[in-house]
Amino acid sequence: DDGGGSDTSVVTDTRPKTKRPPLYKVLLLNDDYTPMEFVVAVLERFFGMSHAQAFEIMLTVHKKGVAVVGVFSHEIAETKVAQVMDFARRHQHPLQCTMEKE
Ligand code: NFA
Repeated sequence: DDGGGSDTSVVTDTRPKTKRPPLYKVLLLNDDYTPMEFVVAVLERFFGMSHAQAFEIMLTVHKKGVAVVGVFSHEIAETKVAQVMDFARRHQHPLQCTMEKE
């Protein structure tokens, strides 16, 4: 290597690299059975959306099949997915929520 020496070989000096933790998209998936108003309630309850915002995102999922409903740290994303899946299961709706690395 060559860290300032004037002699041989490959330069390997590094700059301090600050690495940030990855972010995860939380996705909501369309299905044919979950009521629209239930999806709106989920988005209001777990993602802090206004009714208008929630209705808009619900319609996007309904029409396009999937939408990103938020971007979070791994731990927060996991918690959101678990909360939505549990809430849907308790109400016997097949609504699916997943996460993927951004
Ligand atoms: N497609 C569902 C219906 O017509 C509504 C829905 C929207 C479900 C978004 C899941 C996600 N009742």
